[in-house]
Amino acid sequence: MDRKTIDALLNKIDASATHEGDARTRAIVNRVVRDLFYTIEDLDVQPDEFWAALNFLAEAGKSGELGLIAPGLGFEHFLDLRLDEAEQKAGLAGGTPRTIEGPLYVAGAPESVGHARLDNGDEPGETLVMRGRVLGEDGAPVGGALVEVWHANHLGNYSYFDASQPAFNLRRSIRTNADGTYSFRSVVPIGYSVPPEGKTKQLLDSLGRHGHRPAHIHFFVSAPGFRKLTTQINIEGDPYLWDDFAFATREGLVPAVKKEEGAAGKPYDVSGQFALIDFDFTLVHDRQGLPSTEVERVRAEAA
Ligand code: MBD
Ligand code: FE
Repeated sequence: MDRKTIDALLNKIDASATHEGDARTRAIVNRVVRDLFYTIEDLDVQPDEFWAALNFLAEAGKSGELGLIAPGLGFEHFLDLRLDEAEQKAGLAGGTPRTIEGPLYVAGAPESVGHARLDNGDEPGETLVMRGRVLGEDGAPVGGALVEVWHANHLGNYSYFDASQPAFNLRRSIRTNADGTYSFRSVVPIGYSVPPEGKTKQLLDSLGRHGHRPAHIHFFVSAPGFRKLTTQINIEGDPYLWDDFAFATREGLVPAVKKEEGAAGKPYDVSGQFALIDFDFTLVHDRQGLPSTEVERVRAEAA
């Protein structure tokens, strides 16, 4: 079928509207349907393929994995790159690079000032201390900033989604001290892999791709007057460091992991060997006319 015939059908469909509806939704849906009609035509998609795709999406939705398929197909990283571009065009620079939130944040984690311990004391794995400051792009410390941190355990699993872990295990919210400093004690995470029996895995298999992420730690960093930062740091040396199925690794987000022991652990109540990461977060001041980085999406919330 030629484009003209397809366009005539699309026009007929849109013209069947009897009231305005929501103009933005209408524009987006019309565009997506047009692109899909063209795809079906150009790739000669057969009816059984169309229904298989529809059924796949239905099953993926039922299983709760659409939030995993989005980063896996690169959508979440693409949204980051578009925010980067908007900021660059506005002349905003100097902040810590953003990278994707992913689907595993849980709101409501315990809050403390200055320091937190993320594990409950019987977590297997290597002890980790991470510390640093929250700064403005001018280098001035930001006291009272909120550092929300969450990461996987030694098996690559996240509390809440993994019911075997205590509530808010490896999830905390830390207010920076007046001098902008924060620190936390935890256990070095390992990389996440998509559920082996899930719809994401099925899709990645058929694309000839893997579903692994390098070991990483997630952050939201926010403070009044600054753009909210959504980012992650990666643990150096991970075999998937630059081969993330979600494309989230970025230059500037792979700090050195130092091996420490003895007196160095004293301030964090750590005895023996531990891994130490020093990392400062740099926020940029809020500015009118830029797309918000306070992204609205449905998130888990626990009490
Ligand atoms: C994760 O831990 C994650 O960060 C992303 C983006 C996707 C799946 C699991
Ligand atoms: Fe993650």
